[in-house]
Amino acid sequence: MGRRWIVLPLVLLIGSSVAAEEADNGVCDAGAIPVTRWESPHGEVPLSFEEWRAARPWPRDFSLGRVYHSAVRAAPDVDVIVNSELYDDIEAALGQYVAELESWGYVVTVDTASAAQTIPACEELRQYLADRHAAGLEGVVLIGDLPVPWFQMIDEFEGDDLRDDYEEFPIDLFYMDLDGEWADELHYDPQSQQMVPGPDGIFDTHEGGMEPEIWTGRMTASPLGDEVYLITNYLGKVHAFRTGANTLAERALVYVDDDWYPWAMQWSGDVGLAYGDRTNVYDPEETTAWDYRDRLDDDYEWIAVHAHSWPGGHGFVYNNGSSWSWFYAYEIPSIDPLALFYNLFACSNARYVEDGYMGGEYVFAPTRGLGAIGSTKTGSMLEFQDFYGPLGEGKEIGEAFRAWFEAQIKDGFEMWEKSWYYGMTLLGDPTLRPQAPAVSVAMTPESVELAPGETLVYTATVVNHADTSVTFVGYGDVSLPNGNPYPGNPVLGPITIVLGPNQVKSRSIQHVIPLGAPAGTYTYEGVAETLLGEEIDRDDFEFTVNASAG
Ligand SMILES: [Ca+2]
Ligand SMILES: [Ca+2]
Ligand SMILES: [Ca+2]
Ligand SMILES: [Ca+2]
Repeated sequence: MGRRWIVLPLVLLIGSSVAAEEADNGVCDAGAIPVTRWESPHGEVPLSFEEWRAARPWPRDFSLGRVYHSAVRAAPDVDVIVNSELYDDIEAALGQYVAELESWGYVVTVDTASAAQTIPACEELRQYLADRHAAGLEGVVLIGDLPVPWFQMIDEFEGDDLRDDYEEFPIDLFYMDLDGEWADELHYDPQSQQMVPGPDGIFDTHEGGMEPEIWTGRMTASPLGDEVYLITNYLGKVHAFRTGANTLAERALVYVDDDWYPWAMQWSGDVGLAYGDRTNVYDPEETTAWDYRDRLDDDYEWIAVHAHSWPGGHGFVYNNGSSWSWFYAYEIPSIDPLALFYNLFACSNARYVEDGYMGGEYVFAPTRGLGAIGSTKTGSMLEFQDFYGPLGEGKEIGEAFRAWFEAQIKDGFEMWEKSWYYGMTLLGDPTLRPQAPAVSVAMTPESVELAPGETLVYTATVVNHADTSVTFVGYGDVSLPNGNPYPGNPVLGPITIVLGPNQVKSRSIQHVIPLGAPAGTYTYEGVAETLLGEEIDRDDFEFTVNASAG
């Protein structure tokens, strides 16, 4: 049928994003800039929803089962959902992963689920997450094959009402936005090239509160080879990262091919919110596949690569843009890049339904890879400051990604933004913190509904993320329902704490609620400071004091 693989009409689009910084109305001055169209080196086209579903014997029925829940604590934080057939084969590595999350202060639930690929299965899993979110769920880790929600749309990149192309693609925002309205009411009619009434198993409608409430990250390895080996090996790399054995130089490579040359320094500045030390490569004749390949053993914690792409690789132009050079996904396992995290400004590079998809090859590389931001469709991240800002503050990569998505949607979600962003996904463990503070603080209350005279109990956890021992000061402050500080602050400490290299310390702390405490919602803050009084990290939780017992 000769459908072309459409990669990044980006040049045009960036015009729209720059204009959007002022007005966010999708207006752009695109007239002078040609739309880039490209065909992959061997004529590949994207896998369609029907081809994908027919390619493997997915189970018919969806089932979901609780395997594990952290003892004692209240507010659940993280749900780990594992393909039920994969679970037994990765149990040992998964057990270590969960134990480490708990030691870092997360409350963890583990569920198994089948990979039924139907709208009802996706809706059931999402409803489960929504129910859990109402009880405090902050994020979900998806391991192995699970119901994949797909979305379909006719792109509208330019904001000038000119039609772009039809695309269907996996959409992880479906599991992040838990109170918006998603529906399958339409399908694509190739004759008229329009969306027409009638469902087809692919979501096409998204309305209401579209912002994401939780973060997600996925470990999807079945399209890459031996899934059990790849996920077990990946969880081993996560363990090594958390214990200081898988670390690289604290610096970033920002690699920008010709079409985005004018934005290279601006985008490098955005990466600078998280990485002060950067190498910028953007000379059009220098940016080629062989140059990029050569840099993959240069020791960067973070790589931001901006290139035309398809799931099987990146294309870099040279000779004044007249020649293409290719870097293929299948090269990655043998190169085994010396890099941990990637931001793939690279069309469809994270399209995790395609065999050998490149984002997966980066993340599941033998020794190092840990995470990648990318897209399952044409488009990628823009407005990078909304991502690198939270990342640089030490947030989890999943939370930085969620915060970025929220920022793009909450001021209006224009068609050009949907076209750019709907495919965005996070590959790998969303709980990793590339820019973790030297010491992190986490507090987990047992119960947050209390009466005067009852006892507030919480677990405080402090983690030293450094390879050397650290001495710092910790204390706790409470704010009253009217927002004023409690006159008896600090209610805990200040105490001087010493932690050895990568040491984790947890302690249960109790406070009796005074009989005269006014009813309402209080905030409890835990703070870690240097001996000079500079803040290192803080965490907080809210608790409610009822008017009377019971
Ligand atoms: Ca929402
Ligand atoms: Ca549909
Ligand atoms: Ca180039
Ligand atoms: Ca917006």
